[in-house]
Amino acid sequence: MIDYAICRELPRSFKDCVTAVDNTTSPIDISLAFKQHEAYVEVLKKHVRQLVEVPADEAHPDCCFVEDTCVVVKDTAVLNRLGHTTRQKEIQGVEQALKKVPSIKTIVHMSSQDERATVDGGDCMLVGDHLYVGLSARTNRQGADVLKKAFIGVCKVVILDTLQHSETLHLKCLVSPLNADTLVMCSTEAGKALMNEIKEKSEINYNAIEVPDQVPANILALGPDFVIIQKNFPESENILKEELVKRGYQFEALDMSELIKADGALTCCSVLIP
Ligand code: CIR
Repeated sequence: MIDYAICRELPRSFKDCVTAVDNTTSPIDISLAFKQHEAYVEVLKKHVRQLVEVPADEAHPDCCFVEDTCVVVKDTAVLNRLGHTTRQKEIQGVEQALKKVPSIKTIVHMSSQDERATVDGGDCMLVGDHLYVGLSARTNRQGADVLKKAFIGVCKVVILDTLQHSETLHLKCLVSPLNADTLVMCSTEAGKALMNEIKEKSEINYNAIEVPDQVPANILALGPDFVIIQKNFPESENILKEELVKRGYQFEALDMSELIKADGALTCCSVLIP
């Protein structure tokens, strides 16, 4: 079971979020978004020992996507300088939450290390003792270098370039970890290119569960036997269910339609601290 997790309430201003999704024909339904986020938090509560809930910040419509604000590995946390300028002050509420986690001994402020650095946590993926950092429109080389320095002696930071050549928002939109040996990936060209770079640079031959859709390639593994997956993508859902059952995992499928309209997925609504 995961020891600690951090999540953040959905603000009433959520409809003003940053998004590349065209929602003109189907705008965000705010009351449904609240219900979907609540359902997600309820599942977290069942599968995490301690959940730290950060109050919403109405001035920051994207604040519920707490994953982007920090990167935590073992006893070290880095508070990011987020890639989208409207989101950079989201870290304020999160610092207090990190201080409530007893295992975290060091908190590094990225902005104090390099004022040009930017990182979104959605571009960072911890698998075993490897932290993959995907350079993207949100995460730059200076940001990746701050992480590399902060995590010396903590984990191995591997910087990936492939994402820069795709339209994808974040690394974990294409690939997400089930466990230390197995990754779920989207079987598009961009997903395959990213997976190849991960394997090549780490020299680890991860098992891959391939799904045809991008949104369900982002799963949230809560410990060694439970996973949250996305509802409403039947082909990918069936593949995931079969592969998870085969591996002895239990799972819950959640409908996150309104968060998807904000370019959000499953990992982005929490920070897990095993
Ligand atoms: C944004 O564009 O920054 C937010 N609307 C969505 C962020 C989703 N974060 C994530 O997948 N890690």
